[in-house]
Amino acid sequence: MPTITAFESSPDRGKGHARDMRVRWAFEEVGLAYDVRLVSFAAMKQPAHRALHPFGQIPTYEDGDLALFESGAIVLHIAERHDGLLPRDADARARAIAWMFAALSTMEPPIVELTMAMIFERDKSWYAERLPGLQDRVRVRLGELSHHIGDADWLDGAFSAGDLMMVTVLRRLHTSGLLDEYPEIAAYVARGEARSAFRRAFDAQLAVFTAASRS
Ligand code: GTB
Repeated sequence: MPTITAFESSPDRGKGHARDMRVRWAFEEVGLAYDVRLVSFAAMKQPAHRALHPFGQIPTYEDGDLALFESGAIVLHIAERHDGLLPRDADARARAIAWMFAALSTMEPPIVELTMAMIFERDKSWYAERLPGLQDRVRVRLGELSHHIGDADWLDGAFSAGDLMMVTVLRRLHTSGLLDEYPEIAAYVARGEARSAFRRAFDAQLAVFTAASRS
């Protein structure tokens, strides 16, 4: 059974924003059982963990002789080896993978910039001046994505790993208020979150937080 790593105690308090969530969701979509090894922030920086993840982060993936890091690479690996997340048609498969990259390299950077500022820079004197610029950069991408999605359910035909990745990236905007400005995107995220595989993955990561807060 593959084993992934996740936060022993996630700073998001079980909201499913840490990047193990997308890997858990991928496992659930393809119906593959997995184990989770919880790691502390200190343990992530130790040589044993860095042997799996050079940057000392979660998630990692281990299965037999294969060890992987980077959530995108892990989700792609799962999607390539199991039915359910990538179309069989070669061109459609390539497009779904392109959407995974779009989520990670076009959408995620400005979203992370904004949400990190909202968490870590809120008390800075220059926060109020910086915030609108960060929001506008995200708005540009949300507008473009909204135009692409229109009234479609998913990014390119049936639900794929591209949608899985995009929804996990967009979810980080829940507290920003920006999703409300783009009803098509808000509905798209809600569709992703309504999938039973998403719910199982979400509940599994929430159970870690709930157990940690009881002890
Ligand atoms: N590009 C890598 C990937 O996609 O796998 C990025 C991995 C990464 O950023 N991991 C984070 C980590 O291990 C956890 S997910 N951080 C510890 C460290 O770097 O020392 C990022 C994350 C953390 C917390 C919240 N949150 O509280 O809302 C959201 C996202």
